[in-house]
Amino acid sequence: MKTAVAELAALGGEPAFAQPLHVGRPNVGDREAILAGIGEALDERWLSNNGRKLEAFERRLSERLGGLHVVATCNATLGLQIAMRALGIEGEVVLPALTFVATAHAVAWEGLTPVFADVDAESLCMGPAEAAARIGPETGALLGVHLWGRSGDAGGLERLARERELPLLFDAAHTLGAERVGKPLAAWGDAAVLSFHATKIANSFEGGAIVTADRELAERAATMRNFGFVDEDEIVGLGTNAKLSEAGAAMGLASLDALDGFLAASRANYAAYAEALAGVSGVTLIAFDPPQSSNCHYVVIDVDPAAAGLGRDELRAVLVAENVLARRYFYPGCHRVPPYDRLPQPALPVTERVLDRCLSLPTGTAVTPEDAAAVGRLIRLALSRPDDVRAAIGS
Ligand code: T4K
Repeated sequence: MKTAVAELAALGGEPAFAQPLHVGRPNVGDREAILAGIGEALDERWLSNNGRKLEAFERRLSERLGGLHVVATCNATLGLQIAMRALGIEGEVVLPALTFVATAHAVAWEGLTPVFADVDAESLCMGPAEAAARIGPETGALLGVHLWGRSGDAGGLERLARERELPLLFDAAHTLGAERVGKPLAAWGDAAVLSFHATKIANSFEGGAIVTADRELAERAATMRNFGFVDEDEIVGLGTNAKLSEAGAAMGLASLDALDGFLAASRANYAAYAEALAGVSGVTLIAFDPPQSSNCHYVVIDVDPAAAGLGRDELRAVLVAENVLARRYFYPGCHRVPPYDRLPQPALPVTERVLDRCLSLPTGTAVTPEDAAAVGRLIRLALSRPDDVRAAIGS
C-alpha cells in the first residue's frame, strides 16, 4: 500500500496494479452453462431467427421486468432505432446531450433531428423542465436517458409527454437491475431500450432489448427486427436485420441467471468506493439512492478542481499511471461531436459542468472491493499533495 506521494506511479513509483483495471470489463456468468447453451444451438443447427434460446431469453427478461413485452435485438442502438420507427416518430426528438453518442446517432440515423436538452443538477438526467424548454412546433418525441442506471423525474417526463401528446421513449441501456418506486427503470415511458453489450451489467456479447407494456408496439418492433416478415412470404413493411443470435441469447440467459451475483458485486464495490472516498475534499461519488434498488454498475466521481486541488483530467492521469483505466464517460458530449457540432449549440450549463468534472471508475466482477478501496486510497494520496502531482505530470 502506498503511503507517500513519491510512491505514486505518476511520480516515478511502480504502478499499484500489475494488470489494467478497466471500466467495462465484462461480467461473465457460469462458463459451463454458456458453452452448453451454445453447444445446444450448434446441435440443433438453429443459430438465429427466433430460435429457442431467443424465446427463452425474452421470456426470462420479461419475467424479470414484471411481465412487460420484450423484443431482443442485436444491440441497443438498433433497438432504439426500431422503437422510434415502431412509435411512428417524426421531426425533432428532444434528448439530453449528456449520454453515450449512440442515443443521438440512433435519432439521426432514423432521419430525425436531435434537439439537445440540459440535465437536472441533482439527478443528472433530463427532467420535465429541461425537456419542456426544448420542445417546439417540430417536436415529435421525447427521449429520456436513465444515465448510469440512475433515474431523474421519470414520472414528470411521463406527465409532460401526456400533456404535449408526445411519445416518450427511454434509453434504458444502463438500467438492468435498477428500480424506482418498485418499478424497473425500463418500465417507464411508452417504451424503453436496454443494452446487453459486453460492458453492461448483464450481456449477450452484443445485444439489446425493447421493452414495452404495449403489445401491438412490441409486435410491430418484432416484425421490423426481421426485415418486416410476418410469415414466410409475407412482408408488411420496412424492416431491418436486428436479430439477436442464438449464441448471444445463450450468453444472455446465463447472464440473467447470474444477475443477482453481478448486482451484489457492483453494490459491494460501490460501498467500498463510498467508504474509501468519504470526506475527500472536492471528490463526490455520484450517489445511488438507495443502492439496494440500483445496479451501481457505473461508479462515477465528480471532481471539483477548486476544492480537490487537481482537475478531473489530472486525477485521471494519476490513475492511468497506476493502471487504473478510468474513463471520462461521456465526454465531450453529443452536442460537441460531429455531426451534431454543426447544429446550433444550446446553452447546457449543467451538462458542461458534468462533462468537465466526471470520471468513471472501474467496477464489475473483475474488480474487488479491495481494489476499489485501493483506488480510493490512491485518489486520497494524490489529492493530499496536489502541487507535487501537478509538477510531476506537467499539466
Ligand atoms: N445508450 C447508452 C446510454 C449507452 O451507454 C450505450 C452503449 C448505448 C445506448 C448503445 O448500446 P449498444 O448499441 O452498444 O448495445 C462502450 C460500449 O461499446 C457501449 O455499448 C456502451 N454504451 C459504452 C458506455 O461503452 P466504448 O467506446 O467506451 O467501448 P470501449 O471499446 O472503449 O470499451 C470500454 C471498456 O471496456 C474498455 O476499458 C475495454 C473494456 N472491455 C470492452 C469489451 C467490449 C473489455 O474489457 N472487454 C470487452 O469485451 O463503448
